[in-house]
Amino acid sequence: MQQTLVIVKPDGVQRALVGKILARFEERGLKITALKMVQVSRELAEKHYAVHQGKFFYDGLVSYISASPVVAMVLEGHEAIGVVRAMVGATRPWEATAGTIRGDYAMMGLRNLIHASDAPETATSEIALWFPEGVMAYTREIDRWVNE
Ligand code: FUP
Repeated sequence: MQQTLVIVKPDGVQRALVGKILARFEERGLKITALKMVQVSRELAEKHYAVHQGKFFYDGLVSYISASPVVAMVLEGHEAIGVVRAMVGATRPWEATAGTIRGDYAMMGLRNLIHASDAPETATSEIALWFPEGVMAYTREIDRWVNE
């Protein structure tokens, strides 16, 4: 099982897309092991986007994610990192395939609604950064068949 960090960014919260986005992940079968609304501090934003430090779009990214609340979650499932990335779609919304979250709900600019971890190492560090309090371990009835 893999865990991945997902953030519904300010544009997703402001456009009232949190429920629709969450529903897609739940309906796919991903398990929510942590979920919270966060007013992102500049410090958290800078740590989250540290990999982009120095790039021309870094300041804009940090300002935007900390401008208004986001919804952060940890999703768990078989190959969850790749499954979630595929559901999220391409970084540039106008290039995102229809049927992906970005491809269905975004079109212009780089307000692309959602962040999802891109690899196991980033998932581990991002989960630790956003959920230092830890995540829940629980069993769902629908997961039992996996181990049968
Ligand atoms: P993604 O993993 O698809 O969210 O994309 P990246 O990690 O490559 O980029 C993170 C964020 O940087 C994107 F959400 C948008 C922003 N970005 C820009 O603003 N300009 C760029 O040229 C590239 C990325």
